[in-house]
Amino acid sequence: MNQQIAKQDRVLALSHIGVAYFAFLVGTFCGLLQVFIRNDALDLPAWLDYYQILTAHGVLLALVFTTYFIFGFFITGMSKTLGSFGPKVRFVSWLGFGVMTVGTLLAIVMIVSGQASVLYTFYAPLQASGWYYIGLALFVVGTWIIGFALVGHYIIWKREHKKQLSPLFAYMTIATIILWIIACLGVVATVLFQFIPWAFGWVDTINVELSRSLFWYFGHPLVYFWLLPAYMAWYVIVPKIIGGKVFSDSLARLSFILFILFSIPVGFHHQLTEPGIESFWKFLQTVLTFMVIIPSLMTAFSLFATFEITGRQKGGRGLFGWFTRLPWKDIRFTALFIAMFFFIPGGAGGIINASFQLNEVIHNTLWVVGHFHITVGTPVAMTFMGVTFWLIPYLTGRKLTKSIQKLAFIQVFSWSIGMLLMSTAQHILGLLGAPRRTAYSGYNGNSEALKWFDGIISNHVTMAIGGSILFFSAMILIYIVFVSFVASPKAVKEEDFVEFPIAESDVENTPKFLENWWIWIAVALILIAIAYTVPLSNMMHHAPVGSNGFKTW
Ligand code: HEM
Ligand SMILES: [Cu+2]
Repeated sequence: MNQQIAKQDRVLALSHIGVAYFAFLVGTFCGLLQVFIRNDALDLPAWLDYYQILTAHGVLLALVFTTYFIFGFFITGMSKTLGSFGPKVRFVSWLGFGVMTVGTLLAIVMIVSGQASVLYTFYAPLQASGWYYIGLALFVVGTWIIGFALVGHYIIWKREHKKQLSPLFAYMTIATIILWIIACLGVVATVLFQFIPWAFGWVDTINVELSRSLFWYFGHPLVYFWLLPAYMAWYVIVPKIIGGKVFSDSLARLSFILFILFSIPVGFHHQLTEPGIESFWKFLQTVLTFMVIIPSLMTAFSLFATFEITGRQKGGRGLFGWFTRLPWKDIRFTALFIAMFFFIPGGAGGIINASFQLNEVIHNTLWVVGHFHITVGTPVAMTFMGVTFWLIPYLTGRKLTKSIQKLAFIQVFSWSIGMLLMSTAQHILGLLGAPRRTAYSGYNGNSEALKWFDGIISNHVTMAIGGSILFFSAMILIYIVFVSFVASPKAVKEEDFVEFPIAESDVENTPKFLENWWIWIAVALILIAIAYTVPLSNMMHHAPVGSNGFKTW
């Protein structure tokens, strides 16, 4: 029997998903403009500039779309696996949603009115209006409030189920929230104590190096805040869709713990080319960066183990016969499988980015843009798309019709093709030296710069073609979202209801200490202290003169 969660929880989740897709709509439109501007095929009117659009693109897609979607997914899954929210949890969740949305709107208004073209990384000494930073701060505080609501719901469940391990979905949600809260400490510190006083003119200068380091203390785990919910779908939802079980409950939980431990004390790998940080600390953080390979390979191993075991149970023979038994015609599976597949070149590129000498070659080039479009823009975003296809109908009680499923295949395939073209072009252009974040791509006819326009794949035109296909795909998705929200026929018969697929997970053999969060929080904080205390205190005590604010637009 498939049960829908309580109506009020559904409304809460749908509100988050609605905002997510509104951001997606505007954000991908900005992306379309960007590829044409870089290709010199489009000039913007005087009142709009490239960096304004690029800021909107980064904020709307990387921050707003992802975060709202993730919370919509968490709310649904927590209500499904732990039972309906009580009135308090519900109230606090709405409060968080409200604060987050006020913050988002404030930040967007500042971007649109041209007072915050500082890109989503808001590097000092670029200086936006102080209200932009207040918007960002409210946004983060809002996520914390919802996070606390979900943790509260979990604590209530734990009290009623003493000595029991929580369901895997809830466990992973709590792990992700713990990671998020620890990570945000960095961005909150720099925004509250550095950016806001400086932007409002209460102090004249800012310590640039410190602000960047605190930003990346947050910026790297931010990536894992996007990725872990995608991993949740891979670990918990995919096995159910293919008719199997979670490969190993303890392995899944352990890998999430390792992600918490190894994704925070590593921010310096974004600052390898920056002076002011001793090479020893860069080295240490790079070593810790590579540790993340352990839980990543654990994840890959256990997913393929589930695929193989299930495929063989369904009669697949020989070395790879099981592969053909997977439900390729089921978009809920295929979308997620392709998403995982993109993570292979994404992970390989990440190893390159994190390596000292290779980073020297690709730092601040279009390579990096190619990299995050095949990590966040595809494995994460496409997993969210694959989840969206059933999650919205599940929440609205509407049917997932045959024609929508067909359209969903077209959407996923066009996104893959667009991304392959765009991101391959970006990777190669980056190797040739094309900078990222620039509207000015011709460089007065410089011969090196002109080469960026005449390769086959290594070409700004290829990038624009890929970007256009992506935008086309995004519009199909918006159509699917719209239809599943309001237009598909309501499910009446039992078999028409769309399910929330959650695989069976064998908790029996899982050691209890994996759910003793205090141990893991303590270990995480110790690692962070080792990696950051000395270099951050050096930055404060031996700081050069601070910088005034600059407005380059
Ligand atoms: C229609 C789909 C998309 C297109 C055409 C597109 C295009 C682009 C282009 C051309 C740039 C580089 C601009 C430059 O460096 O000058 C860019 C940057 C970026 N994109 Fe996308 N993108 C799309 C979807 C996405 C998605 C789904 C995400 C994340 C969920 C994303 C996240 C980002 C981020 C974070 C940046 C960096 C912004 C910055 O440098 O400040 N994009 N995009
Ligand atoms: Cu990183």
